[in-house]
Amino acid sequence: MTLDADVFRTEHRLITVQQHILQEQKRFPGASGEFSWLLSGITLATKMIQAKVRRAGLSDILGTHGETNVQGEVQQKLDVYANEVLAHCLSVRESIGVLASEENEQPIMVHNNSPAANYAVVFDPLDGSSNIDVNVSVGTTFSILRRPEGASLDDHESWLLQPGRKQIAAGYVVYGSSTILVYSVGNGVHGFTLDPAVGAYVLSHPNMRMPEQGKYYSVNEAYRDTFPPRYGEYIDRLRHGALGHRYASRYIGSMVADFHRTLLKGGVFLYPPTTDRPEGKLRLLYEANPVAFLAEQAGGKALDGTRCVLDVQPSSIHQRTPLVVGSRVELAEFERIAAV
Ligand code: AHM
Ligand code: MG
Repeated sequence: MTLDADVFRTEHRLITVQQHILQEQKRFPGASGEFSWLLSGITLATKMIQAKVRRAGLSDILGTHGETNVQGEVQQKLDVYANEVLAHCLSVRESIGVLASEENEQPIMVHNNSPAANYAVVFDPLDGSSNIDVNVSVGTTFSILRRPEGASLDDHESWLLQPGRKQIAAGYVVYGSSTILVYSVGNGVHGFTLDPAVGAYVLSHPNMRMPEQGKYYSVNEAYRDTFPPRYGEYIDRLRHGALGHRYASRYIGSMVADFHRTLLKGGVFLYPPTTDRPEGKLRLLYEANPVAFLAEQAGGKALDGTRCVLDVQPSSIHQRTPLVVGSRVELAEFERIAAV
């Protein structure tokens, strides 16, 4: 039997995330495979997490951490599982020196005194986890920073407290109707859908661009009377057609899923300051920064209410920030009327 080379090339050409990363790492002189090995820790961990998410209603994974199931085993909440899997998969990558997670108060030092430890990875292992018990999309967000020139192995503050502009890669995975990984190393945004039949992330959305303008705004309107008034005025302008059409609203309550829709369809996602949370709810390092990086790479924009999110100098690893992220047209309008 002979192989029809043309058919093979056109119909069976799959680009896996691993192949893509190998190509992309050529942009990092001297990275020599360490970067693809690092990212493979994230792809492996997120495949393990998605496998648990898919079985969430079947296994003993629902419920509060620390409870005991009918077999007398201690139940493990899914966000704790996701955190442990990521920490495990990443801690065996010798190029990683420090990890910081939404689930851990303190950074985790994993450098083992190796001079090869050059990267910090920060992540939210399971964003939107309150949605898991009701079968709504959740996700993982991650951001990768390089060890600053001259920083010692134990100086985790200088590794982690860098503005988002210094991210060398960022991305997320949405565990939704399919599992999709979206990432950027500063050379455009690329999406890979997990093919469950072969267990590989396959390039499905090359060079993603956020539409210039969308149809939806996305915000928790229940808190509207506690937002600073300019946010309410902005939402009214979208609703009443100031940008050429009346906007509809969409709000999932998982930032990663709300952002994914905004990336694909355009529009704006907001988590403003509220009376109860004057700094906003979302975390700068591992929630706002990754989506801000992807938004800018895709032609959109992200503000903390006044400044570009990526220019904010963090002062602590769990710092919160307001977030307004989306298409150019909606963000220009926000800057015109609300960013004071
Ligand atoms: P979490 O990291 O504890 O899941 O909280 C972050 C989530 C975001 O995914 C989402 O945008 C927001 O909280 C929803 O908050 P609210 O219920 O206040 O609208
Ligand atoms: Mg979160």
